[in-house]
Amino acid sequence: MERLDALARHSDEPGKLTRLYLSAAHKAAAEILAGWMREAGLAVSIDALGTVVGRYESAIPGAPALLLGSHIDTVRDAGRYDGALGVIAGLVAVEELSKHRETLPFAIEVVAFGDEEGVRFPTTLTSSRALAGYFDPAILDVCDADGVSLRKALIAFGGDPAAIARAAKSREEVHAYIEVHIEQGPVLESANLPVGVVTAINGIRRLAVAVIGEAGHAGTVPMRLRRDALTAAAEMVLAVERVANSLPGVVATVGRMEVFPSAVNVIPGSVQFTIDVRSPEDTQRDAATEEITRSTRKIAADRQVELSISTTHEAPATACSPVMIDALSRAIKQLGFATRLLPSGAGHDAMAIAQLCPIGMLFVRCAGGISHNPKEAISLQDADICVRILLDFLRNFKPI
Ligand code: HGY
Ligand code: MN
Ligand code: MN
Repeated sequence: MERLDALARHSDEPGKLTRLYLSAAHKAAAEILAGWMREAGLAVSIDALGTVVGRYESAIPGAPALLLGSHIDTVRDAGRYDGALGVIAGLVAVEELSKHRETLPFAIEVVAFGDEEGVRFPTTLTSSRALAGYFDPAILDVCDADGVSLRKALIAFGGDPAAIARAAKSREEVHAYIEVHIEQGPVLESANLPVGVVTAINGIRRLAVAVIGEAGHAGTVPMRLRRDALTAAAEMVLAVERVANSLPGVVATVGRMEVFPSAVNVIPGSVQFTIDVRSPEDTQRDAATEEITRSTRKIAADRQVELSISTTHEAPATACSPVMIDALSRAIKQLGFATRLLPSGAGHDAMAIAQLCPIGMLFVRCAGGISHNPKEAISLQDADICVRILLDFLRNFKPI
């Protein structure tokens, strides 16, 4: 818990926790983590995209590894457990093995990805996709809000765009990936359970929308002659909510909006906003996206504003491996707890790693199900339980 507090002190925004991909705070957190890993006896490397990898060697040198980890980037004004818990839980479990010179018939690599939230750049899962071997070089040219390209930020961080291919693991090098993560929802708390096992991760689509109207004088342009980009966007935002409410299992969110020129006495000329659509069923997510696109186009036509919509992120619904689900369930039972299977509404690096090897996720109860909020909290007891379960899982893991 102290380590999670120590990591939380590294933020890009004073007074709150915001740790963006390739930022100074990300660099500091990666270096602290690398130090803890070295002290625990792991061989540490930082890959071309800034992922910290700590390897605990097997009894058989060079053996394939079980990957344990999560992400150390955060949303804006974040909680301190989303992501970091999975990295620290993995580190503490391996530290326990290392302390007792206990080796397993496979290696363990604790990984800390740097771009799961996708807050700084209009892309996400870049580091985990690179490790899984399907990094799209085109994203090196996407820029953050200050116009800094991912390539430039990566070089400034000390990463190496030319070495990205070397960050990829082959299927033979890994057995599976296990991610411990706070639930970020209320299910475990309402079931009075410390942990749960994830069955599948909801599919996600993220859209960038631009509405172009006409800036004008707030005092002189009659209402009927306006092409107000913000009132059009506002109607579109409500359409997003209406569509999500009409389709079972679908959630949709407009989390970010920018108004231009954003002056008290100027009719907004243009607006940019994001849409995040999710569902356990990809067909439902597609239906929602189609209906949202149709509705927003109609609103744009009625209001005579221009509209552009582009997809900035896409990840299909991702099933966890039944073998991992069973193995995690067995470890939970071993510690005397009932096993609760549940889907994940939140996205995770595990979605990217699922393209490389079998994945499993262990959810940890979080207070009130609150996350993406500084009130995010877990108990010391539940943190202890999740590491004990992880250790039991590791000691009984049979490479598949
Ligand atoms: O958006 C998500 O679901 C994750 O927290 N990045
Ligand atoms: Mn997360
Ligand atoms: Mn998150």
